Order: sequence, then C-alpha cells, then structure tokens
Amino acid sequence: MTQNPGYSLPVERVNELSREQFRKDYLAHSRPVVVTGGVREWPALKRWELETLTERLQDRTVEIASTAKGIFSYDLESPRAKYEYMAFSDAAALVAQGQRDAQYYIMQLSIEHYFSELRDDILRLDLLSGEACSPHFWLGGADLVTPLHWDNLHNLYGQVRGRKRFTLFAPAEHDNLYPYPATALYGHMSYANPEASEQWPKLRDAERFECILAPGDLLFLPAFWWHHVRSLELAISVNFWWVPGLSGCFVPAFLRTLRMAYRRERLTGLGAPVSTFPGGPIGAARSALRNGQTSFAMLFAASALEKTIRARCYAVGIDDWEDATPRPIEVLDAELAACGAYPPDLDRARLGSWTHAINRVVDGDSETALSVAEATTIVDEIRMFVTDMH
Ligand SMILES: O=C(O)CCC(=O)C(=O)O
Repeated sequence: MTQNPGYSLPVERVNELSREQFRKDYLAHSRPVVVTGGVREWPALKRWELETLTERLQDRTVEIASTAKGIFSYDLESPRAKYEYMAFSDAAALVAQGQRDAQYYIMQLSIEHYFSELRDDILRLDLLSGEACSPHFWLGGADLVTPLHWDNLHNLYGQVRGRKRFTLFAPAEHDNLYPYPATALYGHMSYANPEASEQWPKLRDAERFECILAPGDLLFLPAFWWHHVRSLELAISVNFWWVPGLSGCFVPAFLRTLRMAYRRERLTGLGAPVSTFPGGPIGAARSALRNGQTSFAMLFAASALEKTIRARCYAVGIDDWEDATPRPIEVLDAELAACGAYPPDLDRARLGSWTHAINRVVDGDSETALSVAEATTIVDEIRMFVTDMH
C-alpha cells in the first residue's frame, strides 16, 4: 500500500460533545468530528466478541458481500463484489478466516431488521434528537476497503471492535476526486484510490482529513463528504444515517453534488432517474408527493429554490458562491439578501417558513412532520416562486 496523501489534516477530535455544541459547531456547518470514547458506554463493547455473537445469532440469515481483493464497491454492477445469503455462524467464520480467493464483509445490515435482539446493546446517541434513524451493523476482517464515495445522509459512526481508518474529503473537492460521471447510476462514487495518489495526481491538490476510529470512538461524517474506509483489523461497527435538514443541504458546496444525486433512481425509488422528470426538480417533487415521499419532495423543492437563487446570483454578478464554505441557511439567506440576489419584493418571511417546513420534514421529526397536503402546498408555492424569479 502506498501512502502519498498530498496534504492531510487530522479530523478534529473532542473528548466530550453536548447535543447543543454538536448542532451548533458541527452539524450546522457539516463539519466532521470524532468524539473519542463517544460510544464507550454501549453494552456492545463488552458483549460483542465474534464467538458470543455467533452463539447468540447462530442460524440467522444474513447478507454477506465477498470480493477477491477486499475492495467493497457500492457499484452493484461492478464485478468486484458478490452478495449472498447464509447463516450468521457461517458468515462469521468466513469473515474471521477469509478464504484464499475471497474476503468477506457483512455490510450495513439494519439491526432492527436482521438482529433485533442486539438492539439493547446499542444506546441511543445523545447527539441525536428528533432524527428518524436506526442502527446498521458492519462486521469484516482486517484490510477491507470501502472505496471513495459520498452519501446523501448524515452519519454517526460508532466503532465497537477493531480499528478503521477513514479518509475524508469535503464536497467542494469534487473536481479533484475523479468522480464517476454525473449521469452514472452510481454517480456518488470516485474512480480514485486515495491510498495511491501517484496514480491520481489531482488528489494531491485536495485537502484530505484522516482519523483512525478505535473501539468506543464515534465519528460524525456529514452528508456529501467523500469517504474511503479501511479496516485495520477485524472490525465491528454500528452507524446511524439520517436525512440532512435543509440547513445541511442548502449550502452551495453541497448542491452541486446533490444535483448529481437527483439523477440516481435509487435515491427516490420513483422508478426513473429524476433528471428524466418533466418539470425538473419541481416535477420530481410532485412525483415524490404522489408516492407520499414528503422528505424527497422537500429536497427536490429545495433544489429548485437553489437553482433559481443561483441563477439570480449570476445575474447580479456573484459567481463564486458555489465554492463558498458551507454555512447555515440563515447566514446564507442574509448574505444573498445583502448582495441583491433576491428580487426586492420577495417575501423573505415566506421563504423562511418554507425552509423551516422543509427542515421539519427532512429532519424526520414524525410528530411534527408535514402531511402530504401541507407539503403539496409548499411545493406549489415554491413552483410559483421559481417561475416568478425567472
Ligand atoms: O465502514 C465501512 O467500510 C464503510 C462505511 C461507510 O461507507 C458509511 O458508513 O457510509
């Protein structure tokens, strides 16, 4: 393995983090952070040895991925990873020993779905509040690699056994990271290997952040951040994903990446890439509403807002905001207003109420989530706003 990291910074580390600090200093800015010992109280840290898990789970059917070279691509069309179902005890034996011609990885299985009896070994994270998210389970041998990609979800990733090295790049580094074409179904992946920068020279221009997660550590990996992960020994992890609120999306550096995400059929389950929907993001929002998918509808509506406001920015001579530092919506809103990017008669209170509603629904707070009828009203208002602004 060649280490040629260009320039590399450690991911910020803290020993303690209150929910308020997390939201204010990291979540609002989509900035990664490791909380050392952040999950050390989880009973899983004491209970999850491979042998004890095997005793508890025995014949439970699990999905397991295998590859010849230990590189686990998310591109299911890639010949590199094969998926099969087998009893947990057989899967655990394969993970522990590997085979001469294959390595095995149990990846991101829903704990609720596959092993509900393990639920009590994981404590709810204090950093989460209303977010709708459930834990996912990872078990793999040493030296397995998840190649460079991003997800459209925020992620709190807890390490239970073994260590993993995470290499992260901010969304704004996109152009240096050899992404798959935006039109590819797996447009969230990169061709590049950050462990072989000499083969991917632009990687050396990208600022990378690295951390090693040890048992008990917790990483906040913001949505749209590129990540490459290597296990340093047999490793067990549990992570929580959730849909970012609008404040996590409606920031310039993410939106370029988000636009690519809209082209992916899998993101929506709408049956076709969103780019093919008549009416662009608003058309996609309406289709999502017909399926009752209010959170996707809100994200597409947010994208329509962004597209329009960006066009206004260019119109008034602001052309650098795509690469600006991610910042909360209120800050961005004030900046855009100050530079005249909005039409003078824009009802900014109304704009604020849409973003508030969008945040409520995408934050997944089920008690206050929008009904489809309310979401439809908002999408219609945004459609009118977008049309008027052009
Ligand atoms: O742990 C891994 O191998 C990959 C983790 C990952 O890609 C994620 O949590 O999004």
